[in-house]
Amino acid sequence: MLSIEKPKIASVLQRKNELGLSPEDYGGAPSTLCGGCGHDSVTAAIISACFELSIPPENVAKMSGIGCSSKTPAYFLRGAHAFNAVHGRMPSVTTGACAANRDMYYLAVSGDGDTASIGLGQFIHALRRRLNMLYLIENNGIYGLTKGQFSALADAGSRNKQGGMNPFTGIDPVRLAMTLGASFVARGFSGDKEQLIPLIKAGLLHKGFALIDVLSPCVSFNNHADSSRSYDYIRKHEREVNSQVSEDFVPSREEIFLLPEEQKKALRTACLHDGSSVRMRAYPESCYEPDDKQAAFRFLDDCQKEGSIPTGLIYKEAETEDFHDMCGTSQTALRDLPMDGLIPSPETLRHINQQFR
Ligand SMILES: Cc1ncc(C[n+]2csc(CCOP(=O)(O)OP(=O)(O)O)c2C)c(N)n1
Ligand code: SF4
Ligand SMILES: [Mg+2]
Repeated sequence: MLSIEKPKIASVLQRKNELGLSPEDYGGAPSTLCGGCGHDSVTAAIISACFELSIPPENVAKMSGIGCSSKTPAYFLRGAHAFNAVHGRMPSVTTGACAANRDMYYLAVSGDGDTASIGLGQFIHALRRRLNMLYLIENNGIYGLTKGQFSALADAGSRNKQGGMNPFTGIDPVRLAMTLGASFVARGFSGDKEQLIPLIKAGLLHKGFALIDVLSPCVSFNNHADSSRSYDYIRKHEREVNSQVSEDFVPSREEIFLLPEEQKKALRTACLHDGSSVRMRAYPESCYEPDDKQAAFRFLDDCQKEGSIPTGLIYKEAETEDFHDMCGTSQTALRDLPMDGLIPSPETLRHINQQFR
């Protein structure tokens, strides 16, 4: 069964952002995914986030690999640039694009198989190079496109639709990202857009590698009672940390102030590089500063012991160096460099050659 294109509601079309664009201008082709697929909800959250941030679609590069999840860039931001790479090879293509042009928003959508099975070797190098990008994993625990085989992110002991058990330890992308250099690490759930949209907005504006592991159930092959990636399982076992509500993302254009009574509620502010901020309300039992990596790891351990799934903003580095700082990449996009900036003059060439004589 294919997703049905929703009728356009007049009030939605009338909403305009600072660029004078409507949410419809951030849409794409009609989805061909199964009706109820979590990935379609993530697409809707991306559209809302980009619309609300007034990001010009042409300033976005949509990067993906192969899988149902990797098909989704076709369904949002039709005016953006896009590259659909070979299975698991999206991170190296994004590395090249980042090096050539630092002025784009790199928005990557990948699957758990694309990221952590065939693509693990590429994923970890993008992390350690601290690419300035937002990497979304649409994590259903399986290869949806090829009908339900376990991915490397599937939990040990979980069962597939035919009853087969996964004997292998699942990789935790959140811990992996925190260990290898991601400076913004979060987990969301496709069924919770109030939490997901602010996370996507904050991730897009973050300087450095931002990872959001989005639990996104596959209704066709992994939504049964024995799956730890089903809608029911996630709703029952979710434990929110540093949880945000939609008005908690404050763009730099607005004045930021906290009311004294809000401060008493453990309201925290994490500043982003462009001066905007994310305000987080931590629940008392999971209260830690998001830039405290050890506390974040302890929280993940606690969740693992009690069998709960942590969601929300799990870790955010206070000050961070990214790929461009470390490599001194060109401030000007390579395509905009003038010819005389690309070709060394005869004197410079003579000087270089002299050094080897
Ligand atoms: C080199 C290569 N090997 C295998 C495949 C077959 N294949 C296509 S998609 C896919 C897995 C997709 O899983 P995931 O990334 O989790 O995306 P989902 O469909 O679950 O969203 C595989 C193994 C392929 N297309 N290319
Ligand atoms: S097979 Fe699963 S992941 Fe793929 S579109 Fe259908 S529900 Fe979504
Ligand atoms: Mg998958």
